Amino acid sequence: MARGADPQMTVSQPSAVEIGLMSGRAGYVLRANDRGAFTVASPTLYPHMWSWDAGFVALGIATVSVPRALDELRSLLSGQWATGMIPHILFHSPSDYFPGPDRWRTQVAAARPAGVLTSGICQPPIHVIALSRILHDARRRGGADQQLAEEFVRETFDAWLAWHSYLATARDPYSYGLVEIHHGWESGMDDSPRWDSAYANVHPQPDMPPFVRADLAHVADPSQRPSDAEYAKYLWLLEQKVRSRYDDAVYRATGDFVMGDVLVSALLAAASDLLADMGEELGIGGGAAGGVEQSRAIARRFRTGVLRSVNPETGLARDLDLRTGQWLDVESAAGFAPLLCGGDDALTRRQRDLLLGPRWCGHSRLRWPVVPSVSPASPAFREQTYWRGPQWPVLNWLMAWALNRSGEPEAANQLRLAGLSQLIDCDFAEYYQPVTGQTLGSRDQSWTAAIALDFLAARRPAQRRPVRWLTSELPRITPTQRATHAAAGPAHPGHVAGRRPGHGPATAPQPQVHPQQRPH
Ligand code: 2M8
Repeated sequence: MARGADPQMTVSQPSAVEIGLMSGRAGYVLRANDRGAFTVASPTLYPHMWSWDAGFVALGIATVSVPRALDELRSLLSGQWATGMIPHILFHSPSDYFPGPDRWRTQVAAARPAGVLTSGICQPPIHVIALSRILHDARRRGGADQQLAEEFVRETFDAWLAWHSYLATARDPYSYGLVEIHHGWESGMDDSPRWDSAYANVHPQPDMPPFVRADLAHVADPSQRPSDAEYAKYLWLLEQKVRSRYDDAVYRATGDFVMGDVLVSALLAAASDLLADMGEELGIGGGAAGGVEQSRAIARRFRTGVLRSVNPETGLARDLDLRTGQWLDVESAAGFAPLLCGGDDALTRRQRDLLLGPRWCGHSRLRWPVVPSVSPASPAFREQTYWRGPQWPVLNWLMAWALNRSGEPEAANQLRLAGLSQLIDCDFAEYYQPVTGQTLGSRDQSWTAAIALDFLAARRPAQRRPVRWLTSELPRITPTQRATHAAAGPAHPGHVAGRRPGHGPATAPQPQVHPQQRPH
């Protein structure tokens, strides 16, 4: 237990029945979202392959099938640009998603890939973190899985290095050690208050082509999504990228949004170290000018950049407005970037305590002690608006992963168990209302199901166990079934041991009924 953390926040292990139900349904969701060689981010709202979603999806699938997980990453790499950039969306087939290929008009860019339509911006570099976890598991299993995973690393090492090098050069031309992003979408946290000051300077011009949003048709309540005014700004930046012909230097000189993203930078540092580790282990990219040394240098530069961004008073890392030179003090989960890339043990301990303490996961209003996207104690916190406060299972996974890596397995396990408790209704929502626990956004979101599988497989850290796909849909868990399971055994993730009054109900979450819920 971390110092300063609330000892009453301990959550218990899921029961065997719950493990079976959850892993079965999570597997079913990923199967249903599987389109052959790639997985759609969600069946309705996001009917394409998203870049960082694919990384999380691959590590979830790997708990079941290493070859299929590797195919997911291989498929993503088919969209890589000649610059090394991995685009944020691969449009494998037509759909009603907006903005689609017609809006992105990537044909203006010489560097676009042949054979697949893509967007023209990128997302956080989570992929090598996923790959290293897949390799680790494949090695533990041995045999064909190990051989396939090692071959895949050999085959793709240069492609990952090119991706990281693109971020380290085209997106950090002055070697600040912070990756420059050109759109809030590149951070993965679209409407986070991290970007409010930047968006205040984005002014859509009248010559922007008109648009009709498609996303609102897929959510129960528009307030869960960014507003129309925000959306117009997103599309204006997209337009600016097209007009710069996707040339980063031209956009830097003419575009409205140029921000140093501390979370992307920390992920780049962590992923670069892992790539170097894999290269060393497999004897790839050797020599002074080789890929291993290049990766180490990228890791060092961006780790330094992240640590330099920390506000000594708050202990949180900050994004940098590269136009004004101003550090942005916003209490978002990105402030924990140093946990991901390490490099300062005292700061790691401070951030661990902060994360588990009353301003964050231990906040008295939270339904589950899971990482919120914005601190509930911050004036910017909004309970149900997208990246302005709700809990995103992938963020919780990242922080648990980081804590484990920093030698904090107990703290990591707390996040894991709380995360599983949150997902126990098996809706696998896109994100969660942090105060009520209500599911928000899209249902059957692939990366959420993937996180459940990974968290379940990690229940015996020394011996991660494979889970099995379900071949047919499971009945939704009803309150009656839940009561029966709860009565059958004391270990229940819905039960938060010794919850104090006012910290949310001590009983299991009830399944939510939403107008758009699919019939089962
Ligand atoms: C959300 O972003 C897309 C745009 O890329 C959208 O709102 O339409 C974000 O949550 C992003 O992080 C995520 O990768 C994507 C698909 O899940 O959805």
